[in-house]
Amino acid sequence: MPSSILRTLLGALILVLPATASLAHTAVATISPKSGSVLAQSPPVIEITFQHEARLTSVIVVQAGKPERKLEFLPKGSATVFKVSNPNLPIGRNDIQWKALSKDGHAVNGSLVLTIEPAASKAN
Ligand SMILES: [Cu+2]
Repeated sequence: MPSSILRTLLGALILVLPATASLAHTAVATISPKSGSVLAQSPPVIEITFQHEARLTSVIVVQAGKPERKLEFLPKGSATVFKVSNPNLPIGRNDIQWKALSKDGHAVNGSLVLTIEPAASKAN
């Protein structure tokens, strides 16, 4: 007869135990070029570096008045550094929005703004 009480108590105890997050929720460590950069031409590569391993799930570019465009990136699996080669950013303000999945299963996202302004090079 005490075994059923024990089971009930154990069940309650398991419910009370806090769910501890053992895996790190990641964040972006660095993005290159830096958000806010004004460039004379589209960069050859955009590099997104995370603090912990994550899986980049999407990168899109949004320009005012234009449909959003998906950018290809590598690698497709888990990594800390992802590269978007030849993003072909058009002249003007480019809002680049990325989404990723942390190892702990949490979605993380962010954005950066890169402005392409051919006249920027003439200032030098
Ligand atoms: Cu998390």
